[in-house]
Amino acid sequence: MSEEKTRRSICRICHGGCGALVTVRDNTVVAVKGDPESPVSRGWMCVKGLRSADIANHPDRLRVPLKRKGPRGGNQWEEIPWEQALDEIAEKLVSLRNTSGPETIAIGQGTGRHHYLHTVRFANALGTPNWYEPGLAQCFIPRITVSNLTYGDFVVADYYGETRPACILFWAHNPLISSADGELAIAVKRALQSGCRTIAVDPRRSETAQQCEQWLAIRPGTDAALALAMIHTIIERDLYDKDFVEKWTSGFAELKEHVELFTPAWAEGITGIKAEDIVQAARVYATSKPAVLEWGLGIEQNVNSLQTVRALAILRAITGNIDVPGGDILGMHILKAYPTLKDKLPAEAAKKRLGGETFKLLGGWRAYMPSAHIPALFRAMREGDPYRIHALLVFGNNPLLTVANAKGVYEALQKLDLLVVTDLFMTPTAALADYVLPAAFWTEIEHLMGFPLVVENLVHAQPAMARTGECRQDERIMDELSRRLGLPGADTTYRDIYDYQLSPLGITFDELLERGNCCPPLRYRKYEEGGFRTPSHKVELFSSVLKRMGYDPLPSYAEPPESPVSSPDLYQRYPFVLITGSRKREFFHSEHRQVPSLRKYSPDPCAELHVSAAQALGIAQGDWIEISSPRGQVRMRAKVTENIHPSVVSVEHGWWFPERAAEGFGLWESNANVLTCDASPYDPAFGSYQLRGLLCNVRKIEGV
Ligand SMILES: Nc1nc2c(c(=O)[nH]1)N[C@H]1C(S)=C(S)[C@@H](COP(=O)(O)OP(=O)(O)OC[C@H]3O[C@@H](n4cnc5c(=O)[nH]c(N)nc54)[C@H](O)[C@@H]3O)O[C@H]1N2
Ligand SMILES: Nc1nc2c(c(=O)[nH]1)N[C@H]1C(S)=C(S)[C@@H](COP(=O)(O)OP(=O)(O)OC[C@H]3O[C@@H](n4cnc5c(=O)[nH]c(N)nc54)[C@H](O)[C@@H]3O)O[C@H]1N2
Ligand code: SF4
Ligand SMILES: [Mo]
Repeated sequence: MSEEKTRRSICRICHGGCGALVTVRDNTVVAVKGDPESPVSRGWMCVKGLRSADIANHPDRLRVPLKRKGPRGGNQWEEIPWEQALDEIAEKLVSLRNTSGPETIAIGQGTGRHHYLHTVRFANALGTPNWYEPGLAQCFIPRITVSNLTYGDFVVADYYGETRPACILFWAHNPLISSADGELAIAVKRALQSGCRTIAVDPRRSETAQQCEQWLAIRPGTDAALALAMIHTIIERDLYDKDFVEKWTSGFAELKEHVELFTPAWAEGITGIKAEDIVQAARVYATSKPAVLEWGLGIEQNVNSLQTVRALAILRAITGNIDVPGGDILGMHILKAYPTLKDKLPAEAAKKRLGGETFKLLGGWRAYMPSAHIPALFRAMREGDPYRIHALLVFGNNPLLTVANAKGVYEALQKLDLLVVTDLFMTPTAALADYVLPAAFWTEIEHLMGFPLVVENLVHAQPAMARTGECRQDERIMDELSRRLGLPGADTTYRDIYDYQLSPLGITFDELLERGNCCPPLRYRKYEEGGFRTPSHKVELFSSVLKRMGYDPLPSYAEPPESPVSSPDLYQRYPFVLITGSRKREFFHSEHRQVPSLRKYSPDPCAELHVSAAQALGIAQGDWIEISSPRGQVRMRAKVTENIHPSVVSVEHGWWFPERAAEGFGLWESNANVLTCDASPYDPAFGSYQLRGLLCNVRKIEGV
């Protein structure tokens, strides 16, 4: 038996960031513990990270490439060598590229994975504009893009410097569970323990909201109205940061005039939050300095995502909280940008991007990372309109569970000529593939991670320590396909790219592997040298770019298209407001249902509803209930609680049953995206659709 080795690494089960000490024997992970020397997590890991060995060594891990035998979805497979799998896939791609054009090959990837930018590079090199990630329009891209338009850069909460925030406004965000995008739960917990003012805007009294002094139980989808009323209050009561506004913002006079009518009383009628509570929240946020505005996903999963996110971005600026110690800080970008080979995608190919012309901030030339509009892409697969998508290569995404209108996705996947899925496990999506390729887990890959995502204030190295079967790192699979296809950049490996990215720091990837991480001191008020990176070099309260693009330069409220107000007839039959996907500590989206040490915390899918609603419907704690929408129905166990808005039902997302492979994994039973809709209207700039704030009904299922 060989010796045990322990090395420093970085967990990537979620978007990542926690320092880990990984112990390996005979290429197998034997233990994963928090790294006390991590500058951000200081020894802490969540329950998923701590169970990494159970995931890495799971008996159901895919270990060798599989080729479909028999009909699609028939679950009959032949094990084949890598060379054969890659040769056959490459041959089919060449043939499709030559006969129907590279744009008919789509590429899908999962959220924030290590290979994220490499996939974009691979798509550009292949000449297809049609790649997607299930977040993007629904998640994070509106926040990144709006920050760039407003401040010229993305911002993150400063939990890692010496000054602590004096106030945290959690808006549609539950970081104590989600540790999303660099707001690691432990960092938030420490900030809360240091005694700051706290406000949560959330229809649920989430784990984070439970720690807050003020909980604003908002009607889902009405966040822009609340934010506008807070801006109104802050300006009207002279609570804004006059010095910062005068020196560093443009468009204040236009903003002031624009928000005049957006009074707290007006917002009360829309959001259901009392005017006096709105004034109180505005006052606390504007006067406790420095303050952090922690925005989350709930502000993006609606069809007014651009303007909702803009209103929140403006709140930060008029209160002078940008790039100050303990506030919301701009990025340091210590790495060179990942070479995504943007210039290799011909202009005429970019024009064919599905949804690109319509949703300019998602897929147009001004987009942060231009991608295809997911509903348009799956529609093209189904209907061949405006052209047929023939192939889909998936690197770690489970669209049958994570994209709206799951039935439409299923129909689309059935129509493909070629579906290749690279994953850790057999999933409902992989089960429909022609080829399934085994992916390496985070303990098995070499990776360079800038943290937090997008702003890159520090950098971590991840060593490949363990091995499982013939699993390969996604980047390597793409590189091997690139070589077979003779694509541009094929002779540059991902390791060469890491060295290139590290060059400003004067270290190589191998040297960083020795050190573990590189963490320069934080710098603040960086805009004082040369201004903000916007056209006016100031924070653009009035956005000149949006105006030029034909979008509203100042934010407004729009009622969700499916809501008690917009669709009163539907509301008669579906008298609850539906939200989906509030994060669970033990699962990442559709993952981990097959890991007993995580599934034990949540053996069954659950839907939360208010005690008063449950009583009226004769539903008791733990009863099986049916939740229905105009699109379909699912079953879940009732979680009856006081901690939710009385007219809201909150449904978990990502549910399938790995233990029931023979019955198609029970895919249709409890899949939240059976209830959601991918039809128009969409947000005009991003193409976002509603995953939260839809209508639903609930009934007890008798006899179970
Ligand atoms: N354990 C775990 N962690 C995760 C993930 C996971 O699946 N599991 N997923 C990761 C990903 S990709 C993401 S994007 C992040 C998301 O992480 P967060 O941004 O924290 O988002 P959620 O937990 O989805 O939702 C936060 C809150 O928004 C509330 N909400 C719902 N609708 C609305 C609304 O209309 N308005 C307001 N104000 N609030 C609303 C919900 O009740 C919920 O409490 O988490 C990441 N981290
Ligand atoms: N109804 C509803 N739907 C939602 C949401 C919601 O709130 N409500 N949230 C949305 C959001 S914000 C997001 S970001 C998406 C997330 O959507 P997805 O990214 O599709 O989410 P996952 O379920 O994590 O699927 C990722 C797959 O990748 C596999 N995997 C994990 N690591 C690797 C790896 O390193 N390589 C490879 N090749 N595979 C890997 C996992 O086993 C899993 O099958 O879901 C969206 N869907
Ligand atoms: S919060 Fe994310 S990075 Fe940290 S241990 Fe959990 S899964 Fe891993
Ligand atoms: Mo996401």
